Amino acid sequence: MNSYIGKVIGRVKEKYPYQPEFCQTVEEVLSSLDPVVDRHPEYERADLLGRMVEPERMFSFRVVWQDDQGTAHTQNGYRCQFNGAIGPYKGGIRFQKNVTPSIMKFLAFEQTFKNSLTGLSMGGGKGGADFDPSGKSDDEIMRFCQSFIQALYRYIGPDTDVPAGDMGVGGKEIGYMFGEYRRLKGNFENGTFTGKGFSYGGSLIRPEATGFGSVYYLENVLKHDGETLDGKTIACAGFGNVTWGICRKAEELGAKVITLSGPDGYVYDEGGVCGQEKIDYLAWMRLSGRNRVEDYADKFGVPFYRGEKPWGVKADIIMPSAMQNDVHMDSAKKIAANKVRYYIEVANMPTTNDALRYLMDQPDMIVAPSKAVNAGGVATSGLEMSQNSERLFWSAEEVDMQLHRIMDTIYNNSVAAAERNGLGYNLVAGANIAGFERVADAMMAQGLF
Ligand code: 2IT
Repeated sequence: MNSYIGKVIGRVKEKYPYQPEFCQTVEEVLSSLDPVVDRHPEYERADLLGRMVEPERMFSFRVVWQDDQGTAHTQNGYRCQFNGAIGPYKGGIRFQKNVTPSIMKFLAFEQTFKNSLTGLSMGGGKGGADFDPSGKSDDEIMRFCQSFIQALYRYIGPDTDVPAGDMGVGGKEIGYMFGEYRRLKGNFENGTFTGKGFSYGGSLIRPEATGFGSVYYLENVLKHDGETLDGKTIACAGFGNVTWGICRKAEELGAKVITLSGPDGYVYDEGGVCGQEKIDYLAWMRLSGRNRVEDYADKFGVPFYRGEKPWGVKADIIMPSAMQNDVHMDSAKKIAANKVRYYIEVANMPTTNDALRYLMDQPDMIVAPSKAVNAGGVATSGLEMSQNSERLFWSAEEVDMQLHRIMDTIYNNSVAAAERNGLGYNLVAGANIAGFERVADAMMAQGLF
């Protein structure tokens, strides 16, 4: 390994032993950059990598909310503005009980490279709180969102930092946050948020974009093999917004999603999560706040496996689309034993580093990294920002066409970056390099800070 890269990874691990997810993502990204950093000895003198692994700033604040009985609760809120070299900070907000500074930093670091890959002008950011939305009433969620924005509103804006949704934050929460922001600012700066409702400036296709985009990316991978989606089976995880979009687009292109998962286990639907009734039911399951996938098995009479993950099933394509570190070494071994050819990450960092290396080392497996595959979500947020700044709406066809074009470009740029650096067909390293090069150029051009 390049000695400067080794030094920076070592320093991060030594400084942040209590931030395991952050250390993991730094190691994963930086260890792809050897050929580039070897070619640029000036990076070390400018401590480019050392600067790149520190957020430009990170806010940490108290968020107090009252439940429906009038009892107060205190949570921790965060916004990590990781890198603004190529555009305003941009990234989602996550409400989940396990949110920590480490999770915020890992997501914001990944977001920096992902946003760079889209080719749009967006820096990397992420935020959230250790608030568990499951089982909360609408009023409780509204009060929480209002309180969260009271703490954050000074530090965000259309040219500063543009939040969106992530796990636990969808259109409803964005609406409450924007409402509070508008009340506090006294203006209609709707470009401060993306993932809004259509009536006040949201973009068509944004709810579908992450799932649709990941299937457009997958089509490129299949095409490289002379294959198409027709007749393929896909094992997915999760049952939220992203998985919903994958199910819809996969069905449209002749494939079917055969597994879904939740914190309670997974379901196996041999006939596929297809048809309006099942698709609508997924949306209901998420909105219900129950956070269990067993409801799907009860409703449609398919098998449910309590406490298990779907990675042992036989499928043509694996798409971990639930959460970080979902696929460990034991699951990776099952996937390899099943001779799966396409391992397409969708959730942010769904694979542990050792499992990812192991899968990439399988001679007949193609591995695609989440920061490229799921970038259609934030790319469409970028399209929403463009529409807001022009005060107009694009048609669904227009947005979908742009999303499709961006996904094809991300794939092509990743392939080209790996090839240019002598790494062959390596989608993981290619995405890391292509995302890195643009941010690196911008930081070098802008002088030390
Ligand atoms: O992980 C992600 O890219 C998101 N949660 C979407 C971010 C965004 O700003 O749309």
